[in-house]
Amino acid sequence: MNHPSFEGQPAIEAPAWVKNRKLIDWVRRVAAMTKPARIVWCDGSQEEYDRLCAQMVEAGTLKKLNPAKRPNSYLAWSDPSDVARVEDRTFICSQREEDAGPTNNWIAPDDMRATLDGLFDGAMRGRTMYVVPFSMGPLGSPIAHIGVELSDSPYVATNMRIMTRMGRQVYDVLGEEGDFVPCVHSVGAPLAAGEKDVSWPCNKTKYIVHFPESREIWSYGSGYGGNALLGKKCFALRIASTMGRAEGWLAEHMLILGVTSPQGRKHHVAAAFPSACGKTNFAMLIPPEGLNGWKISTIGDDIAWIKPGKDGRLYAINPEAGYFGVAPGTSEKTNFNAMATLKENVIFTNVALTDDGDVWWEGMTDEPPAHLIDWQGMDWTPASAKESGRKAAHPNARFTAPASQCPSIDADWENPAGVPINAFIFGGRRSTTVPLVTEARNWVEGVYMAATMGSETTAAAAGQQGVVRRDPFAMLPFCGYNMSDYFSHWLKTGERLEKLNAKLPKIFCVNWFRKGADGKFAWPGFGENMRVLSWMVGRIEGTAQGEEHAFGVSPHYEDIDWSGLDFSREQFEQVISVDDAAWRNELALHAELFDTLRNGLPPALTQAKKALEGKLAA
Ligand code: SAT
Ligand code: MN
Repeated sequence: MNHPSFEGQPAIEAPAWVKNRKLIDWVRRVAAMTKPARIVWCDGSQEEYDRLCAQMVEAGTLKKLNPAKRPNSYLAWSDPSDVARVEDRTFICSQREEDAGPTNNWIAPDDMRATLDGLFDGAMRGRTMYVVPFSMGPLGSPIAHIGVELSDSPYVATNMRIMTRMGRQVYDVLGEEGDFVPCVHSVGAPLAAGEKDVSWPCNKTKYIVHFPESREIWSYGSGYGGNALLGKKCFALRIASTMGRAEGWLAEHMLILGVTSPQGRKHHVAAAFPSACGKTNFAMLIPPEGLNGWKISTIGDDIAWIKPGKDGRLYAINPEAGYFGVAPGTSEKTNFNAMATLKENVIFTNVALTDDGDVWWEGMTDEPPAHLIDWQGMDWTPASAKESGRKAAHPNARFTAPASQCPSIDADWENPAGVPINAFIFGGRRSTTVPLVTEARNWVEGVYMAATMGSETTAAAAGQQGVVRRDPFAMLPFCGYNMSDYFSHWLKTGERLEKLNAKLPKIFCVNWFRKGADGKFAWPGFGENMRVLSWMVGRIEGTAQGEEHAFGVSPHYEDIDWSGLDFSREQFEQVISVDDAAWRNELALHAELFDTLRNGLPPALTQAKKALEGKLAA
């Protein structure tokens, strides 16, 4: 252990097991800049995890939950100003502004570096800098990539141990010459000598910065989620998407699931939804009674790295090792498998604390407990909540849990070769207009559907909630380069597979969130989404029927298996109907998006739009 020193340089001697020169030099440079009091080279052991958690309990950052209720689990309450991703503070600093494109914030790399030099100078004073080595994807897999995060947050170090393969084994894979993506993170709250720390240090000023050419990430001022756990959105999506473009693969904001039919045939599906639209629920779906011959298994719940195989099929891995899922709304009814995953070894953030030392959030049980401490540390009762409207848990409250604890985990979830994808699903949160499910007639039409997807905003990002914004491929906040180039990359991937005479994955567009005239959700969702999946499998296998309309193919009422569910033809009409007037408005919004993205927009998409307009008018 190095000795704390608030002035001079901490000893930066790397442990004998760290042999990578580039890494050691970089740690030295960042330490010289940020001036931490001490450096801890994380080994990823249970002992280290327990020690960091104990330190955070001591510091007031974590509460240890009642071990009889929730073994080896903790609760963190963040600063109320630091509860979500900050998209307006997220930057793609490519050399050329066009490479970031009109949907990303861009600042010239040299200017950004000057800003970061100022911010990071002494940013870790009085704190410990953790060296966190991690692998995205199974260790040593040809699809995996290594990153190292330097962070002054022990919350980050412990969460990264759950979310990634973190620790000493990573150094073994790195060896002396191996390459890694350097990620620097500071909460931006240096401590003066003798200054008492707060329980959730952060800074009003926030910067989440990506340099795609040098494949670097710098994050300042936030300790929360995707702002701070840099393996996730920053590396596995923004940086990895640029790597994928250069190397011919895809880094996508997608869950991956296995679906096995009653006949025992297994297919794999990757599905993109914006943050907080039920991806974790869908990935762990339990088929409803009536359809219980079907089986769903979970490969990933948020991110997919997808590479074309020699056989012309697309193979996907989940680069993560844990779930950073939305807690509110999660219950034994809505997601039994998630609740089972959360039984132990979990870090909860911004949920409420019960009087017996466990956690609670809105939707966990039908009846709330009589008394809670809410996520801001205040007394909470059902009566006080009714009066003030205060939520016990923040709407973007999260759990961090090991994927290996999920009862529905797929036997192949760590297969280094990945699983072959048979279908892509794209879905937004739309109370109107978009039907329950539509199949694209071909790859280009599918890419068009995904590119023009819209969704009502959620609490996962700071800002106004519930407004429709275009969220192409659910990647708007996560694409590390120009969105038009990203569309081209998808179109080219399809062409490449076609040249190999491969059967391309089918593409579907879904909407679980349509509302009726009464303002209530018209589709029951959750496990009932299995009915839609089973129709998709029928389409993949060539057995299910559908009806062609302007935008693609949707099922008739008769084409869906309704066993065990009372859902009338009229109710189905509410969720599947296509209203021409609404769609003319929708196409006007597509036109706005295409205008924003006009530089480099692939002509195939403009043609697809024309074709749609033609069909709609007819
Ligand atoms: O906070 S995260 O970005 O990791 C979660 C999400 O927005 O999906
Ligand atoms: Mn996500």
